Amino acid sequence: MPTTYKFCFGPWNISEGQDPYGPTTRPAQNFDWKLKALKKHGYDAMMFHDDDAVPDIDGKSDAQIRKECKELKKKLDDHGIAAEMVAPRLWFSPRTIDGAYTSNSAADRHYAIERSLRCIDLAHILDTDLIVLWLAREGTYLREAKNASRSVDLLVQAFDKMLSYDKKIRLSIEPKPNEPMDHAYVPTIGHALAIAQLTIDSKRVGCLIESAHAILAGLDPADEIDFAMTFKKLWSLHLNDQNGMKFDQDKPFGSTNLRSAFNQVRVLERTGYGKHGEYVCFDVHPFRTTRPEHWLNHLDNSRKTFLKLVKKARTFNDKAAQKLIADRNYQDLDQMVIEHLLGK
Ligand code: XLS
Ligand code: MG
Repeated sequence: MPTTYKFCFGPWNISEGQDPYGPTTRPAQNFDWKLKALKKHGYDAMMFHDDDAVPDIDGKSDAQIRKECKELKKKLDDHGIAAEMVAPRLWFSPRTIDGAYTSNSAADRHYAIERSLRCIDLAHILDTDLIVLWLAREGTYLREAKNASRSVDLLVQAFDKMLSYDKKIRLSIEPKPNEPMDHAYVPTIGHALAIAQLTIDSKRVGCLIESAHAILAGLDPADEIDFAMTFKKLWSLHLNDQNGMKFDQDKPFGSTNLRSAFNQVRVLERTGYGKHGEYVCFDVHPFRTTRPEHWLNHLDNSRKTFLKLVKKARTFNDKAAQKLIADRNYQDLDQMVIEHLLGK
């Protein structure tokens, strides 16, 4: 049976256009506006950072956090929208300047773990068992500042605390090799899955692949997806695109390399991603030049491209391809793919 895909994005994907060299170019919209837009444009779920769900979470009491989160859950229910995941935003606070779980300060590491446990409370209320961990500042600007082996131990200790706090929660690690750090400790899916093996319950530690992050690591996103699916560990997916190894661009899916996008979709189709309820998420941002009236186009265009590529994957002439492969005629296999993508 072909997969019927479900789609989602996060409130941060309707961003205002700021970059390190200039301010916003679009007026901010509030959460209710974003939720309505998500619903109107036909998406199924929303992704949340903990402070997307409960703004200013650090300044609020446990009771207040729970109250606000329940109000959010009701809003989502009223719109028929699911929460795909919750992710602790551990890279904004003054207490995570030197990293979160791998900070050199014991007090700051404690803060990071406590905040992650609160994030699990939110996931409960929002009825998702998926915690996404983008390990933004778990790395260094200079390697002499930390010790890699100790950092792995500290990451495992933090994951173990989360896994034992809640026996049902699953952790999905989102690797990225750099930015904001010079070098991150978990740059690829191989690293994420290796660390999972050291935890008290490796079955509940998987991963999330973001196309751009794989490209930033010099890897092929389709192969990263295939690798994770081989281990049955791909529990979420951030499709987007990226022009080479520079700053994280979060371009629309297929924007830079259509063939790579096709190969990502082909692997998803072949391995059955989505058949156990996993979502296709677009972690894309509008261009800085985008006008407010075109504000959701980067998301809708990504989904449009994805669905067109699903058709391309399903109509690819596998028999003919297999013949060329058997004949080691990769020259014509290459052309066959190009002509298939170009269409009639
Ligand atoms: C940043 C990440 C981030 C995560 C969510 O590069 O892609 O947006 O997906 O924490
Ligand atoms: Mg992402």
